[in-house]
Amino acid sequence: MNDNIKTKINEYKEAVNKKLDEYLKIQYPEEIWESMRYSVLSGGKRIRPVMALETCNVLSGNYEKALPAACAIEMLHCQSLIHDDLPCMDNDDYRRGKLTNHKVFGESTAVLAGDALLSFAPQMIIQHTKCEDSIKLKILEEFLISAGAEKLIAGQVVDIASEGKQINKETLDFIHANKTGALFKLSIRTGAILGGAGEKTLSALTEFSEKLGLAFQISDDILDETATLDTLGKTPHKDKAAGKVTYLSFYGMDEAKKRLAFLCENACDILKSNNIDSEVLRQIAMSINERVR
Ligand code: GRG
Repeated sequence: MNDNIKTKINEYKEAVNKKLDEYLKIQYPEEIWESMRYSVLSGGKRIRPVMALETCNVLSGNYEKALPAACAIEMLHCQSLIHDDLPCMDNDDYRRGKLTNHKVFGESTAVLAGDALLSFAPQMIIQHTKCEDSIKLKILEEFLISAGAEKLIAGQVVDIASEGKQINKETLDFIHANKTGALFKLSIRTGAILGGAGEKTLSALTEFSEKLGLAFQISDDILDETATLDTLGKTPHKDKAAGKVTYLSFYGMDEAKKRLAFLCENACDILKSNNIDSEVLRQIAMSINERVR
């Protein structure tokens, strides 16, 4: 990734971190806000909010308009991580190189912190997004659908139900399109809608986000197998231990890497053939491929 793009991405990340810190100010009862802040302000690549801000910026020349929604998406992502790490789900002690929320605050507070983030996030969109009401309603609808039983939760339910079973490719695709893909799609579409995208651009960006979401999951599956606790920030080799079918176990390492590279190239082609002139999105796509090389 070249230096100009790194600087631009850092500018987005700093804007997101500053706003998240501002939104999540400590109130009474302090413990719940501390627990929410612990997970949200604990690092993370911020790839989802960065994509939302860049998409809005490339279409409208302004990213500030998308900041509340970008922060809301990051809060939703953090909520899903807190709950995913619980003993009743994926049961992990580490996330982003730190102890997981329930290890620090206890299970009941961790459950409540996730719940609180889930409702605080759309509250931030409503209270802080400066746009026409019809647009606000549209991005809120997309946010709520993505967070719910039709998307994120559906992916998680089928993922849990599939542990230790031999699932087919359709089920594997369903899990990942919903568990990981839904928030990639939400991020790009939210930025696009706030940036005033027309139908054709919105549909091209949606297709771009689908390729990217799947590519990211393949890279995540590969890293679960090849990375260490230090580089991954969470416990590695969990998929195999849980008897999960992943892109890696389904296709093998070579084919999984080939598919990953193909998806990322494909995603870049979509940008090019639709004249979406975003070097940031292009380089994010390339960097997803490079994560595992
Ligand atoms: C929405 C109510 C509600 C529940 C959520 C727990 C759950 C249901 C879903 C789990 C979703 C999940 C954990 C998917 C994994 C997605 C994924 C690849 C996470 C890692 O993302 P990174 O690498 O993480 O972007 P950082 O730490 O960089 O933000």
